Amino acid sequence: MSGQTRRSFLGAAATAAGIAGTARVPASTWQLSDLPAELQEAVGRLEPWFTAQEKFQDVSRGRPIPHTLNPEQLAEARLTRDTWRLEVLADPEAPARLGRQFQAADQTAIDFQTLLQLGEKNSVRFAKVMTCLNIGCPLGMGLWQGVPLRDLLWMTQPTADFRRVIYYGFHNNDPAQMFRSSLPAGRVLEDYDGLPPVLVCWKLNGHWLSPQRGGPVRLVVPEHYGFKSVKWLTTILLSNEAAANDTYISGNNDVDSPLKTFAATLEVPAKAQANTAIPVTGYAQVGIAGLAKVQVWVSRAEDSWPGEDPWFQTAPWQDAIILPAPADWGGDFAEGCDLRGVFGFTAAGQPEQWPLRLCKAHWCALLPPQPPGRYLLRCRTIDASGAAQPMPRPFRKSGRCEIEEREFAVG
Ligand SMILES: Nc1nc2c(c(=O)[nH]1)N[C@H]1C(S)=C(S)[C@@H](COP(=O)(O)O)O[C@H]1N2
Ligand SMILES: [Mo]
Repeated sequence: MSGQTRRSFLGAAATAAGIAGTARVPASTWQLSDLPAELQEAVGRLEPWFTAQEKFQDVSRGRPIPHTLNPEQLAEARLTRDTWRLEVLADPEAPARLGRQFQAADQTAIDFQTLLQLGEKNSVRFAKVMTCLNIGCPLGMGLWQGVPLRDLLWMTQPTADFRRVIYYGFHNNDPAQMFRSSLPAGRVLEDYDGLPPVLVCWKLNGHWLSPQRGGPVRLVVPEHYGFKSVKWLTTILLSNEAAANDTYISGNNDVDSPLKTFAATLEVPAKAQANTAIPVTGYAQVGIAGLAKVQVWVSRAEDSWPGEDPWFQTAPWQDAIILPAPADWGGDFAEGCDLRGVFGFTAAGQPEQWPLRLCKAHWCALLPPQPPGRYLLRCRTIDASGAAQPMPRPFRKSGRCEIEEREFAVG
């Protein structure tokens, strides 16, 4: 840790009352011993920053779920690297005008080798948390590698009537099982707002994408919830459709809502010691709005709260410590895979900013000593625009972000 980062980190960590201020340190060389002693053990038990591929949680649909097929069935379904084919076509229902198509019928569909060759010219890697819009907890933090989707789209020489990209994956050849998503053409063609490109992805953490994670090839959309990142990708349509027609619309989901910022706990003692500061840890999902602060607040479990303040905006929240970038990034990276040249990282493999948008950040706090009793710990984020969770988008069907409540005992 450089002198300056050590000072700012310790300065933040040493703030009064046992609850420290926000630390925003771009160096990845901080040490556990830089933290207040009471927090070191709990922080030492934190999950790795990147999730190993086999540790991701899975919410795949399908009967059977495609990744449960045996090796012969996978090959027959064209879900192995040797057999995979990708069609890139004009949408039959609202065709964009294209100079050419890549289709199975005339053997021009794109195969895995061709995809890797495109990747040799222009492969992109970025870190992104995969989160289901309907599940409160992220499924995993990955380092995703692929080729920008637009590189494939331009190969079709589109000239007009192109407003949307629609895509889906293998679905047991049963139209009722199709899982389809879509994006505005403009989002695929351009990376605005500092976002990385939408990827046609074949590697996670430097390993081939497993069948569980949607291999051999899936889409990964940086700023969106998981449903836009279609697995077992087989088909891309260039469409003149003006609006989203995602499968996820049918579940009353707001399919235009990008990743939200929110906080949750990871470790809270089941029974804390009376009159002793209480170490707690957690993570924040850093959504499109960035992350300025994580805050915590302890109240007695029996206390009620005025109904006109459902988001506890007038509660005595106190700042937690946002941990700096880790020295060990976890993720069980493949041999030779590191963070040099990853989107948002320097050539030396250090994050350009911290925390990183569209990723997780970990936090810790020392809760003030309490007399025996039952308590509620709540945590929340303040995003980089100053909005306190669950604002600015508090609705459940645009992505989960309710303020977490953890009950614990002191005594
Ligand atoms: N083909 C296909 N892709 C899919 C799904 C699916 O059921 N079928 N589920 C989506 C949803 S709702 C989510 S949240 C993510 C989860 O990604 P993961 O299983 O890699 O964690 O995959 C998405 N891609
Ligand atoms: Mo999902």
